[in-house]
Amino acid sequence: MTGLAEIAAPAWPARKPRLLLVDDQPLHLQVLYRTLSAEHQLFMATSGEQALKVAREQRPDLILLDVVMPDADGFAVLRQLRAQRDTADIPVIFVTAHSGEDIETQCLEAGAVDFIPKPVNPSVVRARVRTHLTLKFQSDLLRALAFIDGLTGVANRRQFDERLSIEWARAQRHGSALSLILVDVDHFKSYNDHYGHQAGDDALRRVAACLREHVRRGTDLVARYGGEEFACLLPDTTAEDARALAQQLLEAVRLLAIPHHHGGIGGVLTASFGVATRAGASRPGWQPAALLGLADAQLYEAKRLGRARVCAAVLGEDAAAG
Ligand code: GH3
Ligand code: MG
Repeated sequence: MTGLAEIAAPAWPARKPRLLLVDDQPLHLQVLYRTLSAEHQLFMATSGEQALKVAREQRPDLILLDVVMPDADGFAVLRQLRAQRDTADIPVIFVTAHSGEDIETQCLEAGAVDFIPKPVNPSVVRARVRTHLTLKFQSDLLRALAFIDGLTGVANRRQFDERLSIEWARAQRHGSALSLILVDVDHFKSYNDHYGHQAGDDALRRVAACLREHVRRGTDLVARYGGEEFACLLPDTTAEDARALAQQLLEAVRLLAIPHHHGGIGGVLTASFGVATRAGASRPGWQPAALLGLADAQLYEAKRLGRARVCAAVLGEDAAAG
């Protein structure tokens, strides 16, 4: 029979799960430490305030929280964890010497995922921790999948839209540059028509992997924008650098040497690139849509000029095709 652990196995990360243990009594912490240290990376806190600080800094996967503590009780700590975006989704198991249905109900109603009575039984603690980590990793995986394109494994449109508005706001705040490259595969309809949809899918996967390989900065994002169209979002990237990168991508896609003898340019699959940059200071009324619109217009221009090329422009300046 397949158990939950087997079904969820792919969701478990390669690293050790990270647990935060919170108890004002060092002796209780020691017991939990001995119980859990072999299979987990442990962080410890002896007060509510310290627990909130460590939770924010270390982002544990799960918190074991003592209910009764002198400074802030477990309920208050849980409320504050939930109130902050960074810690709102971390599951919390309450651990307490007060037993009985009332306290148990109170803990669960407060938003804890489980309740473990003290003195703790090590195998019960390990089993419950494992169950709740499994659920946590499964929900992390589902959330991540909701932002990934199923065919190519790069970010999907939803993630792109979110990141574009975040990066736009950041560029606005700091007066920094933000560039966007839209990439559209050339003559892809005829590629599909001649080589088949399956080969078309493979080609899209290879193009996506190629873009990801060359768009490397931690803050950059490669996304599938639509059918055979991709977007590369490049924070803190000047017009000059974005154009140079687009030029590299153009060559890299060509060098994949995916044969396209039915309308392809030079017998291989190519792509066209539209680059738009928001340089420095913002202007009133500017919206992320303006950057997208400009990149799209540049892409259209690249297609019109014969495809397999880069056209670039800076928001608010005259278009400069290349
Ligand atoms: P252009 O050079 O002007 O971009 O021409 P094109 O043929 O690439 O553009 P068009 O918009 O006419 O055709 C896009 C093609 O991309 C048609 C569509 O079937 C194909 N396509 C879109 N999404 C996918 C996909 O997920 N897999 C495959 N295999 N093909 C796709
Ligand atoms: Mg196309």
